[in-house]
Amino acid sequence: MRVDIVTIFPSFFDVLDLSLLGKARAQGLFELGVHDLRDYTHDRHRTVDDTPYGGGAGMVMKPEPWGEALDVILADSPAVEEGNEPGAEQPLIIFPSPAGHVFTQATARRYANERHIVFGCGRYEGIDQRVFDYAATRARVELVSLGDYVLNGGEVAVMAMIEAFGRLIPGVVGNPLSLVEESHEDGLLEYPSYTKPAAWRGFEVPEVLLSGHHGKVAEWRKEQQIERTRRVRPDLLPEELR
Ligand code: 6GU
Repeated sequence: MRVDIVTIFPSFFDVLDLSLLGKARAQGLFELGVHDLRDYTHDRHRTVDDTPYGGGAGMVMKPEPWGEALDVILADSPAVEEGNEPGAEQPLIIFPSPAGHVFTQATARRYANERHIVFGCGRYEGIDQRVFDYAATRARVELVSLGDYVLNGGEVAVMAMIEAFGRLIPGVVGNPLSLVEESHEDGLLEYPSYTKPAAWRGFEVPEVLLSGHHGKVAEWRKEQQIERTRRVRPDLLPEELR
């Protein structure tokens, strides 16, 4: 998979050299391009924003640098046929936005199967609407939110999304079984985990985990998942378990 990111803070993404995704990049499973939006300006101050038409607080990101950056990034992707909508052969452009659809594990699974994803990180009060309209003529476009709170810009949201789908790209996580027993993969929160020693500071590992009885362990873990989900996230529970 290839991922391109357009941002005014390219160094935010330096950490993608590290850890799991750094290794995936070294192995060629994951290609990353980070693009400084200011490299696509032509004035001395490298201006990316301006005051909003119609008035109001804050600044709006200008369309021209976005248009040039997207044209460079999309140069090698297939053209959209006259009269057609962009399809699966075109890249997916994602604009992180608190006004978008909420990102979930299902979204992460979908993104992990894309060939080329472009993230456009907005700052200030937003991006000129025509950037989205133009992008939609070249690629599939989605506005995606992490949840119901406001971040200063899309960068941290993009890091979170890349972490979530990056580990689902085939070959990135060494043992695929470790992906299955995780919160949200089966729709429930994960069960509590324990390792040695069996007793620590007066707290003991539940007896059943020491029993060696795999059936009983599996049953206990499922109960723990349901109990924890009922307590913390009842909204996730199917009707019959509530
Ligand atoms: Cl994706 N972007 C911004 N700026 N704020 C957010 C968000 C995204 N998700 C939640 N808050």
